[in-house]
Amino acid sequence: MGARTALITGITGQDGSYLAEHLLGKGYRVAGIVRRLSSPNLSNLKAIQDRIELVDGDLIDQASLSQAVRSIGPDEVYNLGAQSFVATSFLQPALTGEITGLGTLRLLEAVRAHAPSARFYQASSSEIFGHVETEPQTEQTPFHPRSPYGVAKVYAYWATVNYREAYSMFATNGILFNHESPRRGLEFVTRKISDGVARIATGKSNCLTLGNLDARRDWGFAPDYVDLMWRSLQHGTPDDYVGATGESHTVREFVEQAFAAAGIRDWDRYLKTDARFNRPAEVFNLRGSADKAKRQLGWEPKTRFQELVRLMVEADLERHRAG
Ligand code: NAP
Ligand code: F7E
Repeated sequence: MGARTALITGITGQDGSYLAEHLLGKGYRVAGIVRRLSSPNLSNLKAIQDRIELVDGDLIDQASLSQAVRSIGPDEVYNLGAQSFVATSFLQPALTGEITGLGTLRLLEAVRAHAPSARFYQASSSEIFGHVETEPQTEQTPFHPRSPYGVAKVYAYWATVNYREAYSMFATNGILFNHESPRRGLEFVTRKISDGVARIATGKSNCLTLGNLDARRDWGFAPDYVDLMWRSLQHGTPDDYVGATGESHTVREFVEQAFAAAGIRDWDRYLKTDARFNRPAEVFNLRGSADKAKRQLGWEPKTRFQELVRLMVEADLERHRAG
């Protein structure tokens, strides 16, 4: 039997690039769907570009997805492509619904038609819980999304469950809580902080301006979470799994730890808030329980909060010191 083949949407993003590395390490043939951009955005794939196959496609375009699935013939499909920034989803709600919601349905249709026995992973999100009334959140927690992004992910979640039930497809949701890394986009709060602190430490800036400092998140390290994605497709049956650390911290705590990691004590004087970074509806507090993933898949996150903040700040410090 030859190597197993994985097809990844969102391969150029944070998770897609780590997942591609993880699967190459396991001997997979790895292919990714990339959309046409006027300036290609392959920086996360630099180290592995000659070991993966890239095919053209867009989650908005059914024909391209069908063609990509047909030509690659995957054993496993990971749908990580999305308009993934919550704040932008309020400004571009229909686009977010198209890509993040309907895009999932289009990919499921392509798989149903052209690779029906492939295993399908959907990148679901703790944003489906949104306005929570119980803690920690589990696979049983009701959904109450608070953004067009969260609403689109609820649609995608149920589309995945529906294809499992209607067509007996191996379709699984990973309900992952926030996970971060030096590859995180600069607009997300953790990376905005690690980059902002590194700029201050290297004399390139003298302030860090944020929105709601009291929001709480369950932040983990992205490479730990791509292992959960892979494990969830190796299980005997398709199912839905929460991925989380079980610990939550405020944005303010992240800021504090980040300045400490850069050796800056009087950090208060650099920190500003601006209401323009607040959201029309906020998700105030998220903390997950990954007990089911631990029990059934043997998965546990390895990297804790303090270590995550330190490694992100160090990576940005190194980048800013270099130029
Ligand atoms: P990311 O860095 O923003 O990557 C998103 C990827 O989607 C990029 O490769 C992007 O390609 C691609 N994409 C965007 N629009 C597309 C379209 N129309 N057609 C095809 N591809 C498109 O996101 P991430 O943090 O790696 O997250 C991966 C997935 O997990 C996303 O679905 C996200 O919503 C979900 N998720 C993330 C977290 C988290 O904390 N990171 C938690 C839960 C769920 P371009 O390079 O062309 O823009
Ligand atoms: O915000 C607050 C903000 O943009 C986190 C995505 O990967 O995780 C991510 O969504 C919190 C929010 O991520 C700023 O109001 C304060 O409460 O880093 P974020 P997110 O919205 O949690 C989930 C699981 C996903 O699925 C998403 O794809 O931080 N916050 N001040 C700020 N946020 C940003 N971005 N910028 C600020 O200045």
